[in-house]
Amino acid sequence: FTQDNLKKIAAYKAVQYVESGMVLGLGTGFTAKHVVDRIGELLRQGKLKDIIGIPTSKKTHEHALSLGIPLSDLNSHPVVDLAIDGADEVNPFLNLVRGRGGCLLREKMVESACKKFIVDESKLVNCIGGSGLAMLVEVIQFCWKFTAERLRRLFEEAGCVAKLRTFGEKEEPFVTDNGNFIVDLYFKRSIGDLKGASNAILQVAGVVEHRMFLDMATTVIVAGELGLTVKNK
Ligand code: DER
Repeated sequence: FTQDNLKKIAAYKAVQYVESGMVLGLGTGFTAKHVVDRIGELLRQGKLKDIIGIPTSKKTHEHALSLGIPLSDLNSHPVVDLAIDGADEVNPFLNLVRGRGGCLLREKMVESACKKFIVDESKLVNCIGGSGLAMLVEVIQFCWKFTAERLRRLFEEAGCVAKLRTFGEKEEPFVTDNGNFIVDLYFKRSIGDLKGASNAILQVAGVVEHRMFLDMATTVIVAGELGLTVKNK
């Protein structure tokens, strides 16, 4: 199996939780793309009806629209029945790190409004942050260097380095769907208590959101070489 096959298998399994009439949070990323494709297919075949999708990024919005999936937003549909999305790290307590693509804010807004949440992923870890991934923090553009330095200082003991996310050869700042910047925090040592770290990050003025999804997922579907495992909270 390729990594993409595994994402697809998990995505199709996750879509089995979708029922006609649901308001659905539509995630972002490769796994989520398979989910959106599958929902579009089931709608076309008439096997699903009356679905309303709430996209978590401009990219997913465009993709779902191209498949004819009816879309709305949290203003009009504040109760989301189910959200399906990928993840970058999942620990044994179903705490997640997500939003590698920089769409963490809309993902968190849509997915925290859910009655139920399903994540499919093959990246189980014992310790969040253990795979050396950056901790993305969305910050407002105004004085972002000042905010990045305050974030770095919060985690000085963990050997934190804070870098502005850029793209392309010219290293232009990456701008999120919400017009903000992303600061990537890299740690040399564990940041310890995740709840504490989350609260400390969110208390810094200028910070909009971070990528830890704590106590949110209720079900994680893991696709691996040996088949599918469904973990419930
Ligand atoms: O960008 C995201 O939020 C994705 O869901 C990411 O966290 C997982 O991405 P993948 O499905 O592309 O591996």
